[in-house]
Amino acid sequence: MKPVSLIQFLIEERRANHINAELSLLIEVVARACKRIAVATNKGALGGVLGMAGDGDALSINVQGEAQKKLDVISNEILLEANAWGGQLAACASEEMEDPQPIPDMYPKGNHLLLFDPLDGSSNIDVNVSVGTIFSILRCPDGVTEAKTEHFLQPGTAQLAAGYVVYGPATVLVLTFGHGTHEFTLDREVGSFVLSRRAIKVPEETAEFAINMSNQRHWEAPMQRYIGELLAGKDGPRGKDFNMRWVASMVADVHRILTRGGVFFYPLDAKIKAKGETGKLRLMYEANPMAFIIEQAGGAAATGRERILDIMPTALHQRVPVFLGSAAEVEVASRYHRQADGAAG
Ligand code: AFP
Repeated sequence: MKPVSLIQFLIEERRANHINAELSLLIEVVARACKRIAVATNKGALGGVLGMAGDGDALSINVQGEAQKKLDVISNEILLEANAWGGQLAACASEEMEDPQPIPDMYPKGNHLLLFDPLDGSSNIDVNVSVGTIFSILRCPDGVTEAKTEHFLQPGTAQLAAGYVVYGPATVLVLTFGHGTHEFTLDREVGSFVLSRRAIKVPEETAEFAINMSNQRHWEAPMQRYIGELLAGKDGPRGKDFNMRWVASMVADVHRILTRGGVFFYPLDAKIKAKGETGKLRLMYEANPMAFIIEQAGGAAATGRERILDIMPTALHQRVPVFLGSAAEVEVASRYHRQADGAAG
C-alpha cells in the first residue's frame, strides 16, 4: 500500500469534515515544531542540550516549582516561535509558563487555543530514555479578542484535537480529532510523518500495569487494595499474574498502552496531599489530551472518582489523579475508590 503522509491524512480529514483548514494548518505547524524538537533531542550531548537550564546557583525554575532542563526551555521556545505567526491561534499556554502567551500584535490571530507540555518526562533526557511533547487544542470562545486563562478553562470534552510526539528510537506522532486515534512515524530521510497505524485500539483487558511503586506507602486505601490484588497474581483474587512497567515519561507509558495494551496510574497520595496538591499530573496539557487519545482508542480515563474529560477546570495548571488505558482495569480501580468513598461517607 502507498504510504500516507500526515499532510495527505489532514486533507482526508478536511474532506470528511472532521476538521477545518485552520485546524489542519495548526497541526502541520505543531508537527513541524516537534520535528525540530526531535532534532534537538537526538543531538544529545553533542548539541549541548543536556543538563539544567540556568547556571550554577541560579537554576531556572518553572511555574510548577520544578527546575527546568535545557531541553524544556528549548522545546518551549520552538513551539512558541513556530506557532506565533501562522494566524491559527488566539494564544498558547504551556507547562513552562504561568500565564497564557498571547499572539504578538504584529501577527494575525486565529480561533484556536493551543496548550502543551513541551517536553514531558524531562527527568529522562540526560539518561537517553524516551521523552515527548503533549498538546491539546481548544476553540477560542466567540467574540474574545484577547485570550486569557479563563478562556482556556474548558472541559476535556471540548478539545478539538489532541496529540503527543514521543522522541524514542523512532519519533512518533499520535493524533486524534475525535474520530479515532492514529499514529504517524517520522521518516527522517524524507522529513515527513507517515501514517503507521490507523484507528488504534486499546484492548479492554490487560495483564500489564504502570505505576511508580515507590509511592505505595503513601497511596489511599483503595489504591493499596487494587495494586495489592494485581501483585498477588494468580494466587490472589484476580486469578492471573500481572507484569509491571514504569518509564516515568507519560508519553512512553501511554504509547506502550496504545501498542500492546495496559493500564497507567498516577494516583493521589498522602505525599501529594501534604503539598496541598490534588494530583501529580496536569489536567489541561497532560491528562486531558491523553484521556481524549485513549478514549478515542476505546480505552478509559478517570481520576478514580470521575471521568477526566468531564472535569470543569478551575486553573490552568490544575493537577489531577490519572488512571488510563484498559477500560476493564480503570473500572475495577475506580469501583474500589467509589466503594471506599461510600463506606467513608
Ligand atoms: P517530568 O516531565 O517533570 O519529568 O514529569 C514527568 C511526568 O509528569 C510524567 O511524564 C510521568 O509519568 C511522571 O511525571 C513521573 O513521575 P515520577 O517521577 O514521580 O515517577
